[in-house]
Amino acid sequence: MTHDWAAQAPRFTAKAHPNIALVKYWGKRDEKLILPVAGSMSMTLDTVATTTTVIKGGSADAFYLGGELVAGKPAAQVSGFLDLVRRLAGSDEHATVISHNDAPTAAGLASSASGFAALATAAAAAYGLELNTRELSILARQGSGSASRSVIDKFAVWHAGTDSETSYAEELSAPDMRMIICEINAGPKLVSSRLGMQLTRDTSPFWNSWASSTEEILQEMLTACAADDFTKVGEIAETHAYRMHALIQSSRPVVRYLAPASYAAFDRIAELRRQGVEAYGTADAGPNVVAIARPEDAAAVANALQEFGKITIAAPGPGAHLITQPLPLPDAFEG
Ligand code: 2P0
Repeated sequence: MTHDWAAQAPRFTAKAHPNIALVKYWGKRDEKLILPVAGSMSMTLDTVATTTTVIKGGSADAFYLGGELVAGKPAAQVSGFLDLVRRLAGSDEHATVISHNDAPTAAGLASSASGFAALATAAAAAYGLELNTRELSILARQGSGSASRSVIDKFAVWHAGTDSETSYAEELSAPDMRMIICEINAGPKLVSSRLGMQLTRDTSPFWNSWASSTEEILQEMLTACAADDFTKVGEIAETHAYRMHALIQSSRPVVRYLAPASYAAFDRIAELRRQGVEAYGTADAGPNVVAIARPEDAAAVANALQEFGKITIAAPGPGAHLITQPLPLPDAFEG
């Protein structure tokens, strides 16, 4: 079957990468607008991307991921995000969204960050919105909090802000570094970040001090970045990662993302430090461990961690951006 409208309509395509936080985002003060309880700071990766093409038209919104038509909650989230874009553009036109992730969606490599950063960028272009980087970050944030940071090149600070207009990410300069990502396979994630955050907020006795201490540590991180102090940046990042996992483990019922092998990898990183290779560890809402090191130490750190899982070395990468080559219509395209 041919679908003339889709074959002839302009296609807008964007590419975005995941990011890994050095000061973590964990918890919202506004669920609908996705306003965080505290600011955060991250590095956008130059590895694994999400590519997304948006085509306006058709009789309903449709979302294809990896060539397959997606139904249920993920499709509703994409459609809900398109509603935001339509409201800004004053449009009621539907759209087809075609997306491809280089990394498997369940690999715990922040696919919602790259996903919504790419979707925001492509959809804004498709609906004719002329957004600056700040406005694009605000838009992406409303799809997934961490997506606000994947809009930004290299290193980003996401300001908690006082309302939607002031809660956005922007670039900051930070010491050059590599992230050595160690994929520790411990089965599927049992609790999504979104639900984990809600549970922590509702049940942890440490919640209020988490929010206030994160703002404080973010200020320390910004000072360390401004001073180009890699040691301080690494030390703060590792401390904050442990704090986030301690907080999460104080939920009721308990949630624990780190696996025994994750702790072993953290121990290996500490051992490297004792041996004179300056590396620090962090981990998101899953068992994978990410080491931070100076560029010249990345190969040694990768070598030391390879026994724990598949290794990828990432450098600071570009924020979400438009590209000229659209994804093709999938075979499953229904029009
Ligand atoms: C972060 N994470 O700062 C933290 C560390 C996971 C652990 O941002 O509900 O997928 O879509 O705003 O952005 C994961 O949270 O959550 C996350 P939503 P998101 O990278």
